[in-house]
Amino acid sequence: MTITPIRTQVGIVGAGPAGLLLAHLLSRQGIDSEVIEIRSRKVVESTVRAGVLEQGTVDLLNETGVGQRMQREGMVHHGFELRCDRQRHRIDLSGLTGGRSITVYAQHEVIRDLIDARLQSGREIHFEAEDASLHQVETPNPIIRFRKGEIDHQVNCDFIAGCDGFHGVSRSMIPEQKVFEYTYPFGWLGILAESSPSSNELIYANHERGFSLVSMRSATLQRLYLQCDPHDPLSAWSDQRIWDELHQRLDIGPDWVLNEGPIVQRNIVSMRSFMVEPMQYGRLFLAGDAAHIVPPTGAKGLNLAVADIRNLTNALSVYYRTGSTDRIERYSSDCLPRIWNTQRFSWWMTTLLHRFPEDAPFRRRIQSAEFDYISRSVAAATSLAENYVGLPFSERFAL
Ligand code: RFL
Ligand code: PHB
Repeated sequence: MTITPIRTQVGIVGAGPAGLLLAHLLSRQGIDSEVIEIRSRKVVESTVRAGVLEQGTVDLLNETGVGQRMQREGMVHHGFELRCDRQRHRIDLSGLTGGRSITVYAQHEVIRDLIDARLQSGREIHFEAEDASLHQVETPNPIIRFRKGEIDHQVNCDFIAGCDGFHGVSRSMIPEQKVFEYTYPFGWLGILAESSPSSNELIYANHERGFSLVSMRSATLQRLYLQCDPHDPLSAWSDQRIWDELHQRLDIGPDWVLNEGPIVQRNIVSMRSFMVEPMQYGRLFLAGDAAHIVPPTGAKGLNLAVADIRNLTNALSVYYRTGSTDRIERYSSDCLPRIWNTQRFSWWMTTLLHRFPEDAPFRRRIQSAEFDYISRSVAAATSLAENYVGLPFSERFAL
């Protein structure tokens, strides 16, 4: 058996937003990396997931030279709408947060831009890398092994970044980990429909039949979600049933119309809040979904991955510039406060908007009261808005 050794400074497992952004930011600091990804480039570039980028994420992509296409094709939103019991209330994001906004730009477009940047800089990505395994992560010389085709590879590095998402292999390498987890009793059915957006801004709707969300991808493509049973087979959701449910859950009378169109993609995802502590062990650092999952209601998962990567880039850059290990030792404890606050916000938005089967009548009254409070109180609306656009970064996240 031949093993082809590769030497680098940082070995990165996973070419999702976390892994690709880390490779990009490190290269700007002159730090070399190797990226190992189990899926093909085609699949990575076409998987439909997130859509909402916080202002801080947008600023970072622009400042580091990968924001040109996002500036052309992304849609800047200054507010969104909440619906409850056929009432509507607009959250004026920019008015409530001193001019901040969010940008609707699909996750796979961010990924395409980052892959292009990597390849244009002359560096490769090891797509379709099978059986990745991590070794001697507690030593200063950790190793990643993987197989591609018939060839076994070994990456010898100084550090490993576990950016391999929730189902990856990195997290299990942390020996004494505390796991915090909550699984919601529902999932989301997401569709892409070929029709023009039914609204200029996103609509989050609470209805007694369950939650729904109106989002978009372009002037001709809508992204829509429905709360559903996470165990439903996709076959339980015919086009007719999807549109019927959306019409009922979003109905506010004749002032607003839901645009229908051919459904070109659909999938069901389960919803969980998940957290592992600590996010590091020896020379291994977890980032993004590998360490934490938030339910998608607050649109935070990708943005949180970006926050981890800012911090990890800074910690590694300090190490390579000065030899000091202070920042890398504090990586996990520096990340956790922001992550827990985002867990709190995502859980709060999820409980505000979904139907929970077990205590439906009581919870619905509380949800209506909360909607009423947000509609009347600038303080309550501001709290929602500042979390939604993304709280400012502390100095340790500054690049
Ligand atoms: P990813 O994106 O899962 O990438 C991990 C990568 O690692 C690869 N991998 C491996 N590679 C090598 N060897 C192995 N053994 C490997 N195992 C896995 C995988 O193939 C993959 O390419 O994690 P990352 O980079 O941490 O990024 C996290 C985000 O993808 C995620 O948090 C967001 O999609 C969450 N999310 C949203 N986040 C937002 O910020 N705004 C949103 O609007 C938003 N909407 C959403 C969402 C997630 C959703 N789903 C699917 C749950 C909407 C939905 C419906
Ligand atoms: C999306 O457009 O995919 C999207 C928007 C808002 C969310 C989640 C997903 O909260």
